[in-house]
Amino acid sequence: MRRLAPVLRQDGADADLISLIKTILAACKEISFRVGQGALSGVLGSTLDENIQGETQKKLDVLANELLKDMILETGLVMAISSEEEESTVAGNPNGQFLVTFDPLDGSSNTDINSLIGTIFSILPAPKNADPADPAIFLQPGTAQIAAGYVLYGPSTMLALTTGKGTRLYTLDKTYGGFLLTQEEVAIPGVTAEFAVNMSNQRHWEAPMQAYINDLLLGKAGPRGKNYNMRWIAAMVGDVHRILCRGGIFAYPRDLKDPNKPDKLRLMYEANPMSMLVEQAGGASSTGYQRIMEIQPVDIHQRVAVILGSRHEVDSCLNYHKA
Ligand code: FDP
Repeated sequence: MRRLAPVLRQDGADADLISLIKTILAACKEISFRVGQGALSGVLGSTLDENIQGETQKKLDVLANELLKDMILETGLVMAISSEEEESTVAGNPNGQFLVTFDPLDGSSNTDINSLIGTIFSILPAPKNADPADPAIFLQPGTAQIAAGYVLYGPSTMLALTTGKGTRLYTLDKTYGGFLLTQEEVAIPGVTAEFAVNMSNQRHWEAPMQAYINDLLLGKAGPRGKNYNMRWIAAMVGDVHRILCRGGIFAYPRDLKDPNKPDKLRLMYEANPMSMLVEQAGGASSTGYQRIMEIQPVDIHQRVAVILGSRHEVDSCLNYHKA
């Protein structure tokens, strides 16, 4: 089996990018270990004193954030980081050539029930001669991403990664401590009969999404002419992983329940990296009205509606939005 670095080199990644990705993954391996310890991690957390200056009582998501932040900034390769857990960006090396934005632990409500969670990350180019403390340096569309990925902490720890040359899956070999390539080229089937959406919000969705899901629920007797199955892991990282493995459509649509928060998922460190992984695997990703990766961000914590997965199913959903 092939190791990560040679595969990245073959895909044209330079030494600095490989080094940065390896550092992100080193933090993720540590997170994987903590997550694997479950309820014991609080007891065994004393060894963390060295890494995060004695803050052993932190919950896993905060701990994951500090590990990633500290290790990424220590590389000197990064001008700034932005995280779901940080109100603003954190400046790094003014000469760093990369920016990293991440969700340290996606699906954190699953932590308490020993279910799927993950770390999502996106690497952007750092603008030349910019102020590392200015959050505006991150406001680049998803099409500018140099690399995107997630590490899924499940029965095995897996990495989905793209540098723009397809989407590849790796599995953490805990005996030797590295990620090994286990699926060279992910190809999401264009057609599916599986959807993932939080149905409890159905009555609050906009009309096109209501109509689309209603037609899926009508099954064989309805306009789609086939029966659909539903899956909902409640961690985007888990639902997207299933879609990379066997297809499907995932949606977190706009929701009119709270007019101050119509969208749920974050553009910069959830929707954009997942969209790049999905598109690189032959799938599609949209808000319903616009390709997600073409959105010009206005805020580092901006939220967007997300519809992604099997290309033909996403197209069918988008047709409802055109009507
Ligand atoms: P969570 O808030 O638990 O971190 O990131 C947001 C997210 O999880 C996604 O991972 C997940 O798809 C969604 O929210 C779950 O939302 P519901 O609570 O509506 O199920």
